[in-house]
Amino acid sequence: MGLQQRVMEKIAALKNLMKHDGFDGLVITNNIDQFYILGFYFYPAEAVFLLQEGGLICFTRQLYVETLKEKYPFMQVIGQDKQMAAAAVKEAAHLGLKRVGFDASKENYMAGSLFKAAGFAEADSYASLLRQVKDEHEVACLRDSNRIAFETYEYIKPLLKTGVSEFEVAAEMEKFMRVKGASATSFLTIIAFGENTANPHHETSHRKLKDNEAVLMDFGCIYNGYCSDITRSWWHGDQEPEEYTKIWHITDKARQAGSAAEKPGVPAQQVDATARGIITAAGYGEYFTHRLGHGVGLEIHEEPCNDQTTKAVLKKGNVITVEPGIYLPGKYGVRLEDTTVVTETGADILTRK
Ligand SMILES: [Mn+2]
Repeated sequence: MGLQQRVMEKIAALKNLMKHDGFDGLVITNNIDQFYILGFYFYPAEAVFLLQEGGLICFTRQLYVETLKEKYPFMQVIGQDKQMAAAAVKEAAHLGLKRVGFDASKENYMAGSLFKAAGFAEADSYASLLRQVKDEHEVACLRDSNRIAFETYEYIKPLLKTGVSEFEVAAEMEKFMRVKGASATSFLTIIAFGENTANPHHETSHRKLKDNEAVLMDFGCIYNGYCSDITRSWWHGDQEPEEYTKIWHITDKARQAGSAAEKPGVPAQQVDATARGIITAAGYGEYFTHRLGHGVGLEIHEEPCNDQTTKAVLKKGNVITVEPGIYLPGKYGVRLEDTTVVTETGADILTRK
């Protein structure tokens, strides 16, 4: 599918949601939503989209105008270095639009107030809603991104020698991902050694690796706009404590059961409950202190999330992480995370080759 067709499909899907709620116009100011629709990366506050029956109008900085006109000949591009939101309001009036929506949950106070004053109405997060279900192109991007993350793990594991610091390992991994074509990390790389592995969101530090201690790494990259997310844990040295081996295998069983529970129509809550049930039955329930996982896409944390209270029901094309963990304070912890895509019959694991 070509670029124009992909953009047209997204526009058609947005228009359906708008029409259903009685809108004949919609402003989109969030740069990630803009990337979702167009596949073009604006920094925050560099563009305002006005979507209406006649098509998509893009108000953006002058410096982008020529590039955009060439790449998107079907889109109206208006150079506007300042007050893009006000220009969109003016254009909506000029076009005689009757009811224009804006995404109340993402709008900043200034632009939101301006839209309100112009009579625009609060709309649901249509783009967020659509972004939960990935199309083939998006799944392919996520597959590439997660494959790079997996290859990074395979690359770095044999290089971990006693005396190396958490920062050194993170730097080496980030370089590897960049060379593979990643534009950035999808979040701050977590490298944890020893007792640091017992902290689920440890901040990478100058701590050096010693013989016979735990290693945990949680990281990912952004490739073609899409985020990857993977966590691996292992013991560095040949004197692995029995309890570490035990919690590693319980966590691994929970990870496998979690992705095996995924299927269209299954409540995301049930995926969490399945994996959590294994850890609880093994007596470590109180040491699994976070949700099982979250949606991933253009952002590292998206809907649907799989925790104990979510109302989400899995659909084909949802991409979610399964990341059970057991953390023994002061000692060590284990987390194993895969990023998965819900298929017609189950789930496919993306964090592999
Ligand atoms: Mn994650």
